[in-house]
Amino acid sequence: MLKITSITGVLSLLLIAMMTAQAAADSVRIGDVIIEAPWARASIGTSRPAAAYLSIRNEGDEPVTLTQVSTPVSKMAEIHESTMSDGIARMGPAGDVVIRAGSEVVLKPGGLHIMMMKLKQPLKKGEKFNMTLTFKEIEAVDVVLPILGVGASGPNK
Ligand SMILES: [Cu+2]
Repeated sequence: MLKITSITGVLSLLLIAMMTAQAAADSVRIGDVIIEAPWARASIGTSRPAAAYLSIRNEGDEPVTLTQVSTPVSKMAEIHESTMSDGIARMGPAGDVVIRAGSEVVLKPGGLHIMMMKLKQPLKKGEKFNMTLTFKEIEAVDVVLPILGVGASGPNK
């Protein structure tokens, strides 16, 4: 049994509890599927598309398929894939993304990403917005994405 003998002890425990809640707030678990480290880059105005990233971990025994993404901040959102061919970076719709049993799919700059087109508002650093991920096999998942700086490469960097 843990014994707390000082105010400092109580305060540091509280602080740890708050930090844990903060860290957990960004990941969402639904059954065997965990959405982790969602984030988006700040946008330059609304005329150009913005990108968002996250990881999807499937701890279950069956594959899950991400079929659609939507967010109130843009009229259209799509899962995109970046590819390099002949030294030229291209991107386009990735279609359905299958997360095999026991595996993880990581959306990150230069790879798979969520493209938000026709932004209704600029994405400002420090703010957050919602996104709904629709899957074929499980119910839809709502995630909250913090907006990082224009040059950010991830929430932990
Ligand atoms: Cu894209």
